Amino acid sequence: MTRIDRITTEIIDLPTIRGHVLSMATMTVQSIVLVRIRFSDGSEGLGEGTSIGGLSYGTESPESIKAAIDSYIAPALQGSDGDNISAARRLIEKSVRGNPIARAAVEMALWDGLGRRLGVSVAQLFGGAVTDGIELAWTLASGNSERDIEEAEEMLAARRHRQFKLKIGKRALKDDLAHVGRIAAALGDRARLTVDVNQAWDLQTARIGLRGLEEIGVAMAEQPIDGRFRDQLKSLTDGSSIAVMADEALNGPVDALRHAADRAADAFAVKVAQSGGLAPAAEVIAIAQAAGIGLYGGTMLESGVATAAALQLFCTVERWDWGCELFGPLLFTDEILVKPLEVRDFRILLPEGPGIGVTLDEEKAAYYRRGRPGPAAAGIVAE
Ligand code: MUC
Ligand code: MG
Repeated sequence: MTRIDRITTEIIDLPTIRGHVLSMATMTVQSIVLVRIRFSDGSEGLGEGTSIGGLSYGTESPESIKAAIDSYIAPALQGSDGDNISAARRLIEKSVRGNPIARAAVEMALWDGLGRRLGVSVAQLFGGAVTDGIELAWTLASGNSERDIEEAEEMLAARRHRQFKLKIGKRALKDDLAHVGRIAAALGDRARLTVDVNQAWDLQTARIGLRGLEEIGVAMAEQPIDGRFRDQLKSLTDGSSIAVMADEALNGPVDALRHAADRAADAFAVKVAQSGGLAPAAEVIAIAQAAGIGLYGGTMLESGVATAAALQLFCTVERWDWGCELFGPLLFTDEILVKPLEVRDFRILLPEGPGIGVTLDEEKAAYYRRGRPGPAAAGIVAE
């Protein structure tokens, strides 16, 4: 038996290439929690737990993710069988309720460790990859229409992205619609546009907003209203000709089943972190597929570690109706992987190699580690 010897965590603060303006927060730094598991045979597994905008997006912060792992998950798993991920998941679930991102980060490191020990990829552990990459969307969220248009033109010219998600909901509806309209007019048929409201609208605003977005030619609207109001989301889905996607509403298979049973959304943003891990995310995918709900590979704006892990799972699925948004590493000024994930011809490619298929650049990780002396870390966030 390969025992779990030691689980350690660290917060890494990565500056973003520009302010990322969301309805609830503007991000200039992304704080990720790296998890390392050391096993009794000397092997290691790497995982990541990341949220967005401190506590403004969801109920977990980088600090709470780290604390949940250090104080509760690590002691619960200490000495247990590292090869039995089902049993480890049960141990975690018994000691920690909620906290899906913390649970996902540790589960990810377990899959990575198992894959490395067996010499196979995590995709292989989930049945095998059926594609080598997925269409990759980019989020335009500078807060300025002209700058967003310039950014989109650069991405199109570089053949990096041709699907753009616009973050709206912070401004008055008419200003948001004018912003979306300007970008749609500039890009025309060369790009597919979606919006993400991050729960900012009430039902009435959402009804009017979706009609306005439809007139502009937007293809899909993500989480227009509070994720707790499934019945309201359903009424918007039923009444709208553009697709409505659930994101914050989905915290694993139970939420997915309820939304699928009610047909409350046309599409699911599948997020490994929000689902509580790769295995429960696979269940969310299965529920969507069984219900005929469209799939979109979501992100928590993670580094290459969690991005690679998500790719491992997502590439076991052939059809991603709305592509994916696994662009997190491209939003940061620096890369913490030895070899960055590859993006080519509008697709992000599945890395090769055992486990999640990537190697951490230890020097970079140390440079951005919170609490370490050094110019970058000192200038970003104080612990
Ligand atoms: C979200 O709400 O989907 C994903 C992409 C992005 O720009 O923000 C995130 C969060
Ligand atoms: Mg979203």
